Amino acid sequence: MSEISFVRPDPNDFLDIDALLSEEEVLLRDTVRNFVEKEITPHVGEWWEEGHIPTADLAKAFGELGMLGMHLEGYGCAGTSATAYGLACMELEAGDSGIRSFVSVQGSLAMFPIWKFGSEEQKQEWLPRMATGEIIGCFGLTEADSGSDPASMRTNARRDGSDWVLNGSKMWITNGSVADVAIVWARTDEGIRGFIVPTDTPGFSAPEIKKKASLRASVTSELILDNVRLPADAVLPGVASMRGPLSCLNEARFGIAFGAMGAARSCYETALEYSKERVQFNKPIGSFQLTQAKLVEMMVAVQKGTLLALHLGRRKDAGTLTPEQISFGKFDNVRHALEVARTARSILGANGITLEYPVFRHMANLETVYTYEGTNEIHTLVIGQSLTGLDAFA
Ligand code: TGC
Ligand code: FAD
Repeated sequence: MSEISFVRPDPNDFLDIDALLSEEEVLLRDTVRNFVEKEITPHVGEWWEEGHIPTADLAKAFGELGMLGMHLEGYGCAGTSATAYGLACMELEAGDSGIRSFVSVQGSLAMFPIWKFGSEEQKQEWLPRMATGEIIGCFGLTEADSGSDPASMRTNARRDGSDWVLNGSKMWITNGSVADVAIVWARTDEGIRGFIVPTDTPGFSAPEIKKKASLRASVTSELILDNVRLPADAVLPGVASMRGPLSCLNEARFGIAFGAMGAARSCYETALEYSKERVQFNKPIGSFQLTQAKLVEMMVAVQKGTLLALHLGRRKDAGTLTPEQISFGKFDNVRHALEVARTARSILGANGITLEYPVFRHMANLETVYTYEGTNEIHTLVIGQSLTGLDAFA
């Protein structure tokens, strides 16, 4: 008969989830964790406060680490497992959601469509330099009047001889103003198509969106396309429907299911330490039952969410993961991460509202994560449709 172990669980890995990772996965995870601790965590509070990040330097550093398009094969990409990509997202988002966004957008939203739907020439031209971080990409799907319903987009591309001419605008585009290349989705006579748009093309501009109270360590922009003329080979040949952009979203949402648990873990660990040090009524606040109940709820949410993400990672690596299961992960992990962040903030009391601790920053960031890549409501409806076979979107 098997025995029960009486080794006290690690408060930061209560279920010993590390034991479910291979040696290679632990090594990669620890490499990213060390990078975040040395290069991101000491600075990100200031970047967030200033609303500015050193994008070019970060791109190069992530390129050197092999983290850009890391789960893609060939063309200078690292070709890791999906699980390894997810673990990297988790560590990056333990630093800041905006930093994870930077890597998600580059790999899952800008490189992936070229890798999946591009011609061999397009892949050779763009992917190796995007993998090193020499070239930064962005992904333009959302418009001011087409958010949850991107199929209603008005940005259009028409043929003019062998060229394409693009008109319209995109809104809320991560990395827009710092990108060298934009993947722009546009309506054409042949359906929704993706275009590779070098950002120095005449007629393209990308004003930055200011005054954000969330995801401040990330550049967010509008893209304006005013008669942007592109050669025939700028179009991605492999897709001409909403399946194109939605396939990219699957990749990025998968990373967010992991990433959100990184942010939640950072909040939980900060609150746990704080509760052991902060004394009120002559006792550490961690000795009060109400605080312990909060800590337990937070720890359980982080551990369950991490197990869920890992399960999705294993399914993706096995080729059995479905978009609805990705929605499950994005929906449940982000809402719980937000709850954990809010609870951590309450444990820190007044200190919880300062940027001296990472908690408020994570909490504010997670409001964006709750909304982008499919809002909480949209993922609810995707799962609801899967359960009932009935579409409740419109
Ligand atoms: P629907 O009519 O059902 O399908 C249209 C076509 O798309 C295919 N499809 C998918 N393909 C791949 N993956 C999926 N998850 C797919 N879902 C649908 C479908 O088979 C069909 O293909 P075809 O070839 O037959 O034409 O789609 P719909 O237009 O009704 O959309 C459904 C809905 C509401 C779920 C979708 O529009 C949606 O997901 N809306 C949310 C929009 C969204 O998530 N935007 C994100 C923008 S990017 C962003 O936020 C980046 S944040 C930066 C960061 O990540 O850090
Ligand atoms: P809306 O779609 O207007 O939704 C408003 C509210 O209505 C939400 O609560 C929503 O859930 C609800 N709602 C809408 N439809 C329904 C329905 N059928 N049933 C029930 N409720 C519904 N987009 C990109 O393309 N590329 C990027 O790089 C990018 N980066 C972003 C970065 C940031 C910081 C932010 C904030 C957004 C970014 N986005 C990006 C845009 C993001 O994907 C959209 O904000 C998101 O898809 C929601 O669209 P919306 O903001 O227009 O909200």
